[in-house]
Amino acid sequence: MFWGSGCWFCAQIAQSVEQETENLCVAGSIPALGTMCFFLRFSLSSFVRCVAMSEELENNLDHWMETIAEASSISELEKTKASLLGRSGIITTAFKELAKLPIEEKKNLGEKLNNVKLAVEEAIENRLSKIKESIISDKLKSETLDITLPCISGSFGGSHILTQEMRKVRDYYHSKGFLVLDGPEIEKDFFNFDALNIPKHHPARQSHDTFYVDDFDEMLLRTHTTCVQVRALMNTGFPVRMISMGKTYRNDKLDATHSPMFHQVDGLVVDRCGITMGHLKNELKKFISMFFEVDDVEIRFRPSYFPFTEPGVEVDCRYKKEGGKLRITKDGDDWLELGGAGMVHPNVFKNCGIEGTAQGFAFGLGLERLIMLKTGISDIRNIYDTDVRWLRYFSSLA
Ligand code: FA5
Repeated sequence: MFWGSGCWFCAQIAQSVEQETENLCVAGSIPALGTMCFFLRFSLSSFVRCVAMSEELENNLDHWMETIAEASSISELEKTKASLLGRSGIITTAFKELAKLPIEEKKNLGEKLNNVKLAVEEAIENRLSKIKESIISDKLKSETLDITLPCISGSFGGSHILTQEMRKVRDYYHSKGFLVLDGPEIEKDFFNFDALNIPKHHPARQSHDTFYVDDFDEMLLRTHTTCVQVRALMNTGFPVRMISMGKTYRNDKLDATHSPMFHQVDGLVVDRCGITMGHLKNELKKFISMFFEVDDVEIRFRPSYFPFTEPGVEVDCRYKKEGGKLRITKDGDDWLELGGAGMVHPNVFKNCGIEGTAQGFAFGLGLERLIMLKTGISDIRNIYDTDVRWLRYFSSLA
């Protein structure tokens, strides 16, 4: 492809020298002369061919350089490289011819050929790095990120309302220096009942409608988070200030206000002495104020019975109905039940192995019921249903 008409002359010389040496060989009858002529013929023809090639290479160098410089892609450049430096490329062929020459000619022509080869190789290298650079800069241009464009809004999901409220309660008590403790949902009846002053045949045990674990009489799904209080009393030193939160289970029929699985938050404050019902009331008032995000909270205690408290109370909160929604306010004309509370029964301290005096209060509230009051949800089942519109509405990212 690169052999132009410029090589015609050299080729002619090569051919005539070949013819000459052939005639000489045929004419000579002495074998020694024939041999000599063969070598002479070979050397001359090779030499002439090589000179021709070398000149051709030098003459065509500019043309190749142009072709290399014009290669617009890596594959185009590879093709040009193969035609010059490949196995049967022009420059490689010239080197093969050079190898056939005697040492002296090899030296002279070899240098020329080498220079051509080096120049071609360098040009190819330079072009290759230029092509690569332009590929990268084209890519950078086409992949430019416009940070001023409006973002693609997608649905990334959000926290469930129960998770949001539980986080809020946990953070609130953390900030007050309370321990936030967790316990197992599959619990021993000792922690769920016995230690809490509810022995085997106590009637209160029936009211909890418990799910027992098959083949393990003493194991059950905890019916309240109060069992974590027992573990705390047995394991932490005095004073104890803790809450526990999580899932609880009762064999209750699912309806608008009951679920067989629901969440509770339990609180316990115990010291050697000096803890009163006044502290309990104050604590619950502050908690309700934080949870419902209102300042004017009024609560009342109604006497109640819990085997693990003495005295025990139901906690009510004053509210008002406005536009079909409940609003916690001191001006309310009705009372709303929030959960149970009381002073810790002395038997509980005894069952937990606490010696000496101890005094404290405890409370336990149903989280779903609190959320229903806060949001105006009238059916507890909505909280567990997977209605995406509902979930989105109450999600933190809605
Ligand atoms: C108890 O569970 C006591 N452990 C609370 C307590 C702790 C009292 C410490 C005193 C001292 P009770 O059974 O009343 O209490 O349940 C507490 C709250 O859980 C109820 O007020 C109610 O809000 C909620 N609750 C009870 N059963 C269900 C249910 N099936 N579905 C939804 N919420 C429920």
